[in-house]
Amino acid sequence: MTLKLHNFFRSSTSTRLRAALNLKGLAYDYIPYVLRDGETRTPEYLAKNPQGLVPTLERADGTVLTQSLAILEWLEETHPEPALLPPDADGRARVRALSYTIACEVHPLNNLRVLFRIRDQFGADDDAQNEWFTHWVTLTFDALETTLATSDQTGTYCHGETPGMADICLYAQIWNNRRFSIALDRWPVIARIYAALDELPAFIMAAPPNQPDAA
Ligand SMILES: N[C@@H](CCC(=O)N[C@@H](CS)C(=O)NCC(=O)O)C(=O)O
Repeated sequence: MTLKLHNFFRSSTSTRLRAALNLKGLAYDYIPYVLRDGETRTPEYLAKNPQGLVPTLERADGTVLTQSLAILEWLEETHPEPALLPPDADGRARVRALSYTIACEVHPLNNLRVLFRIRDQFGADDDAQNEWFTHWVTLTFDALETTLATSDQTGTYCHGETPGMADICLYAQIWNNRRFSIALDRWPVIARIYAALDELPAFIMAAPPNQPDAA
């Protein structure tokens, strides 16, 4: 199966998919877009993804998949090994909750179009946008740190001893945070998990600086 990943090196939702594809050993063609230049707003791209967002995963038969978490679940169902979700329902609920904490509570508030919107509608300059971004990360990472630190299900990774969906979301978000100079010192468990992930080839290969379109 030849997969095309329409994505952008700095996009954290794209990083999620790159890490998952790498973990599952799936090769893909890397199709880059520059978000700030509007390259995802062309009629050709909008025909694939009417929201004009990355990532989009395109299959050899032309079928397109959108929304990174839905694509992660699709990858999990179609290529179950290695698993990104635990075998038990309770474990899956925990990993999904950790994943959604980042994917639903941090990322959407800090997306490029949201930063542009607060700039255009409320006059938020670069400093104000940084403050906005840092606020939402801090609020949610404080809670995430507590959740991870107080559970005996947290292991080397977010859930036990194998990296999974929550780790993918966490790793990608931390790369986003780095652009806004948000250090991890405040969150020791998160910092420890990130350090462990950053030693795994699948994650290193997915990291923004290691992409062909990285500046
Ligand atoms: N919920 C979507 C979000 C996708 C998304 O917002 N992608 C960002 C890059 S991380 C994007 O394309 N942003 C362009 C924009 O904000 O205009 C997903 O998980 O796939």
